[in-house]
Formats: sequence, structure tokens, C-alpha cells
Amino acid sequence: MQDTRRRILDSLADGPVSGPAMADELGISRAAVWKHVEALREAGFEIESRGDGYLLVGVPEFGGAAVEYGLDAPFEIEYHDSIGSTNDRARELADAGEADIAVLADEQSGARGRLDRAWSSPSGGIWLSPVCRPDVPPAHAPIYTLAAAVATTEALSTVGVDAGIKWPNDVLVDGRKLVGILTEMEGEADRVSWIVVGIGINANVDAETVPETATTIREQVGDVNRAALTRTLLERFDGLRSDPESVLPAWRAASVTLDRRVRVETGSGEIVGRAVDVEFPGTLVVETERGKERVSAGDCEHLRPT
Ligand code: BT5
Repeated sequence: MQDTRRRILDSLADGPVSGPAMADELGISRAAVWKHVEALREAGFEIESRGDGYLLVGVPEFGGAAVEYGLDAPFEIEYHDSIGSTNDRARELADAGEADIAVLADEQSGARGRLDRAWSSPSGGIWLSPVCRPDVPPAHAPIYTLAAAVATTEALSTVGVDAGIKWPNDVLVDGRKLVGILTEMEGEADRVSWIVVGIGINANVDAETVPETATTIREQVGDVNRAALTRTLLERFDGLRSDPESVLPAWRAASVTLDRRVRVETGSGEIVGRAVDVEFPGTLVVETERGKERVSAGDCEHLRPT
């Protein structure tokens, strides 16, 4: 959000402010104040014009300005009511050189999971794809998936949803999937060019509109303020990406995979055993009959204890 608009909102939130007083405070013309107020109204902010000045009486439930207002992380939000896939749009922006921009949508019509699986994205969800340009080798990319899972789980706990992380990229409540994460990147041999971390949260949507194996925030605790939840998530994600050392301890604490018997389908076969640890940048360590095996990517199934 433009700095002037943010400052206008801050001063309007504290009480009625007259146009001339605001123009003085911000060092802009009264006509410019009026233009900014109109733009904010268009973005969904309810701003009353009263005899004693303008007053902020309502903020939009969702959208770019709603998320950016009060956001304490360096992301600009590009919002769409409906889009094919926020990851596809984020990749375009990344290819065009953008950084620290997050594509956000209310609904997606062609969203993707891993291996091009379809991802249901009805209206009412939080479909979010931040673009990052970290100075790291491509092999470190998985830590961004783990960071997103931790950030999402912690953000969900602030709205009363007790979720756990199933390796590598699912956030579950009682075994049902609430969130999926799809990390995509481009890079040279030694350095990432960009990383897009697509996060899909079944937020204010009916359980009937997502697969049977899934759940939604609405089903768990009722509807939430999606803008506030998205802010908390982006702020936590920003903290974790700038301190990668902190990701694994937080991931272990939120994991529902560690200490479980698992079957992991990898490109080169199947591994069955007890998940005993996760190592940087996101490798699962499985204790099998043959000893410890390490797997960096695959589909993981939790098995019943033998
Ligand atoms: C994922 O893939 O879990 C990654 C999903 C990433 C979606 C986000 S939304 C924002 C961004 N834009 C995109 O286009 N994608 C990202 P995977 O682990 O492969 O799981 C896919 C499987 O989850 C499907 O085959 C279904 O079984 C199931 N599924 C589909 N839609 C779901 C939903 N809304 N909730 C829970 N499970 C779902």
C-alpha cells in the first residue's frame, strides 16, 4: 500500500480528521487528500464524511488493501477476485523481476497441487503465492516449504485451529487436509533466481466444496477474518525466511509425522519405517529395517502402529 494511503488510514482511524488538517499533516493538497480517500473507498474501506471531517468506520474483509493495511512484512499484495492459479501469476511476476510481492485470490479456476494434481479453490479461501528472491543455492528451496507450513500452522493457532504438519507440505486437522503448499523455483546451478511458495488454505468455504479427505476453517471454528489471518501468516513467514535456522525446531514442534510409522513413495521406490527426524533443508529421516534412510521428496502416508 502506498505510504500516503497508509498514513491517511492511520490518522482516520484515530478520529474524525478534516481534509485541510490532513493535507497539512501530510504536506499534500486538499484535492490529493480527496483522491486518496476516494481510492480507499473503492478498495472497500468505509470512510464517512461528517461535519467534523473524515472517519474510518470499516475495513474490507479481504483484498489487497485489507491485507496490506497494518502488515508488518515487506510484501506488496496483488489481489484477484478470481484467477487461474496464483502460482502461475506469481511465476510471471518473478520472471519479470519482481520480488516480495504476494499474489492473493478469493477463488482459483485452475489451481495446481504437486505433480499437476488439481487443487479445489472455491471462493472464500486464502490462495496465496509470495515471490521470494533469496541468495541461496537451489538445494535449499525445501526449507521454504517447511517455513510456509510452520507459518501457516502458527497463524491458524491464533484463530483457534489446532493443526499439525504432515511431511513435507500438508497442514492437517485430525488427519484431514486444511492447507496444501506448492513450492516452485527457478535457478542456476549455484543460486536460486526466484522461489514461489503457493499456499492454499480452505478458509471460509463449505466442506462440501473440497475433497472428502479435506477440511475447512469454516468447518472447524466458523468463519474468520481472512485479511488478518493472511497478515499473521505473511509476517511469520517473513520472520522464518530471514532466520532459516529457526525453521526446523518450529517444524519439529508442529509435526504430526515424527515418531509415526510412514510409507513414503519416492521417485525411486517406497520407503517404510518410523519417521525419526527432519534435517536441513527438509529431508525426512526414516528408520527402516535397513537402517536410517533419508528422503528429500515424495508422498508420505501415515501408517497405523504395528
Ligand atoms: C498440494 O499438492 O497440497 C499443494 C496445493 C497448493 C495449492 C496452492 S493454492 C495457491 C497456489 N496456487 C496454485 O495453483 N497452487 C497453490 P498435493 O500434495 O499434490 O495435493 C493435491 C491433492 O490434495 C489432490 O490430489 C487432492 O486429493 C487434494 N486436494 C485438492 N484440493 C484440495 C483442497 N482444497 N483441500 C484439501 N485437499 C485438496
